[in-house]
Amino acid sequence: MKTIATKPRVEVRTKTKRPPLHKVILVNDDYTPREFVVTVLKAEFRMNEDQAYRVMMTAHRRGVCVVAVYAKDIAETKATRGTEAGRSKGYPLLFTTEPEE
Ligand code: TYC
Repeated sequence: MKTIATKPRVEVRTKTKRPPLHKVILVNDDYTPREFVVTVLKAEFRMNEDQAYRVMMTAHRRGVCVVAVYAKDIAETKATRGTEAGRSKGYPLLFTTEPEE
């Protein structure tokens, strides 16, 4: 009887995880005018009037609304720019970010 030698083969798998996306979240407040929120959403997040109005009203009714998801640095830049647009007019408009699950 012949003995067949088998070499163990080890498969190497390289796992390249994509960096997690981050949500930009619009937070409601009692002072920023609705139309101004819509203007910022259109300018910073490339939304049309209809999309921007819906997002603004969702935040208005529920307290927060996810605006969009981006890579971390882009999400943070857009949130900062949106918040600063409000601040420049004296409004407490706030955009935050959080990683997607
Ligand atoms: N609640 C504001 C108002 O009634 C409008 C508003 C909506 C402000 C959404 C912020 O994220 C916001 N004027």
